[in-house]
Amino acid sequence: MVRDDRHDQDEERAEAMIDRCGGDRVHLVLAMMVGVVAMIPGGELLAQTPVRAYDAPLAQEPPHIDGRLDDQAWQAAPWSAPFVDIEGLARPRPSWMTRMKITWDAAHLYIAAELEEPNLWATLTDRDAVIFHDNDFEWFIDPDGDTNRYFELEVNALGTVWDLFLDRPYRHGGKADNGWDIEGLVAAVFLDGTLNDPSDVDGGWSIEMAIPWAAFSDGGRTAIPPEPGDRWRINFSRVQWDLDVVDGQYAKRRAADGTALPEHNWVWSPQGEINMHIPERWGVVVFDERRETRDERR
Ligand SMILES: [Ca+2]
Ligand SMILES: [Ca+2]
Ligand SMILES: [Ca+2]
Ligand SMILES: [Ca+2]
Repeated sequence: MVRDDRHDQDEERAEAMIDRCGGDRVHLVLAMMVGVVAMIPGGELLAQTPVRAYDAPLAQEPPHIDGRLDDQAWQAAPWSAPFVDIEGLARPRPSWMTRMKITWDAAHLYIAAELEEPNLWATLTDRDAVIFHDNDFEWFIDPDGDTNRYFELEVNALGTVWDLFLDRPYRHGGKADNGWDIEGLVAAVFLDGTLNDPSDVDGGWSIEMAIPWAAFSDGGRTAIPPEPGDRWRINFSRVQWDLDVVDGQYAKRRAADGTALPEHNWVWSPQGEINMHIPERWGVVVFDERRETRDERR
């Protein structure tokens, strides 16, 4: 019963979040998509979990990509709902807050994220390394929403990037193409604390990136850049490992048999299972022609 009570509270919280996302148009999209999700086999955990939606304002001026989110363009863009467990609202709430913002102009898609983190930690420095072996932030973008031919990027607190293209989801035989590199990508990370130093308590990290629209030209029939009002299927994920301090250094927490504990997966639009590669369950981002969408969410 305790679980049911918490579930009801989560449902109310989710509905409040959706209300803040505002707009009859978005509500209609949500109603249609929740219906679709309910028909997907194995989506039991999603039954009470809404697909997220976000209205991305048109940037008045491009943000300066330095990892700090104090630009005017970000002030005009609302924060997303806080990330939740990948399996849905019935699972325990994440230990640390994660949220994102999106804005855009004729040249770029801009993505920002803020991650609370008391233990800033990153080790990987090679482009296209398997970044989720560190703590990371990830986005997944399917411009035309056909659930095939989509894009993924992962970044760690060192700013190391893994960008890849999938012709279809892994469960349908898809293969990752790491050779997809975003030409002209500008990405920066700001650390509120000290990296790989467990002697203090860090505040977190923030991420800012500018992605030229041409990066998505292989994603299907979608207009590049989008037309105002266009909707793209996008999701965001944060991979988080439990850490211990061993000899003054961070190390992944291990079970009694020596194996590393599984990672946490905290996401914007919950997937219903531990698998980000189900594009039909990603959120909906609307490219709005207004310069500010914050008011609509209140
Ligand atoms: Ca900035
Ligand atoms: Ca596609
Ligand atoms: Ca790549
Ligand atoms: Ca530190």
